[in-house]
Amino acid sequence: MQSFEDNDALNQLDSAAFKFKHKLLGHPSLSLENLANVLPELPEGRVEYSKGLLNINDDFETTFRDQRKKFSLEDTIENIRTSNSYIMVNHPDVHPSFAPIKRQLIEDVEKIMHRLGVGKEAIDPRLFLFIASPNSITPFHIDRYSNFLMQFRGSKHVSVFPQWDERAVTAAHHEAYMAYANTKLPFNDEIDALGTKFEFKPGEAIHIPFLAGHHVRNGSDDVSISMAIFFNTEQNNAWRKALRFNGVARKALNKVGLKPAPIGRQAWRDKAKAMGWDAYNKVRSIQTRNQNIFSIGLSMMASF
Ligand SMILES: O=C(O)CCC(=O)C(=O)O
Ligand SMILES: [Fe+2]
Repeated sequence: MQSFEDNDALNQLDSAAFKFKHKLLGHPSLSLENLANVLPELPEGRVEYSKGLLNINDDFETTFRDQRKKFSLEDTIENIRTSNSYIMVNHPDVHPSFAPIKRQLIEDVEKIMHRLGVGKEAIDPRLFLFIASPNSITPFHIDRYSNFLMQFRGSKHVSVFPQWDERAVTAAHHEAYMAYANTKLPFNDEIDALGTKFEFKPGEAIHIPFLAGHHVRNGSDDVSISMAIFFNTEQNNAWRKALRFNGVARKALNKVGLKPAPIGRQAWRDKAKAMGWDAYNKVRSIQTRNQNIFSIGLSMMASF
């Protein structure tokens, strides 16, 4: 592999969090100097930043929505050593200096996927950059992708939570996240105790499984630069649809005191629900009139 050091741990893709080594340390695209040149050239909306340290139980997605445009990017990069700032770049690979590194990462991801039989191609792969002041916090959140996070500069503490453990993130919260309805997750010390804690240094990478909760605290010694490759697999897409299916069913089942059976336990059931979601959407687009009847049928199926 060109970007990752191969290791048996990689076979735990989307079933457990693990740490391994990447080979991209020292890549010129990731130097703070190059980032300071490239970031201002990216199209608007790719670079999101916030000033002031975040709290571990902040709503990560709305924090960025709220803070957008309040601060100048140039000033933020210039002062990041001391300014308690946080920059997230969504899709820096639209800039030519990131295209080769992205291609190389996708090749490795696809080798792992192929080995595990979870699809041939990485679906919707995209890079993310996280550049943050010492002591910055990335609040507890989940992402709608599988993820390999790589560290380039500074140190971090990364906590990752078991993805289907309802004590960490409830099924209803997963469903709301998938529907972009509510991205605020409850968090407290009891939940925190469920996480696997990783000390993260330059040259290391961590796999964060699809939908696994996580939070990050930067070390106090230096600015932190990390890059992630986010991607989906056919299995993730089936889970995504099955969760949307359960989300619709949950509302109807609640009325009669029932709950949909959980996702992530039985592959056949998840697949059936994913197909149910496709069928639901087809009917919904043709005829909203029969939607209620269809919802009742769907809810009955969801409880099995
Ligand atoms: O490193 C960080 O600050 C955030 C990482 C993260 O949330 C991710 O890679 O999904
Ligand atoms: Fe994340």
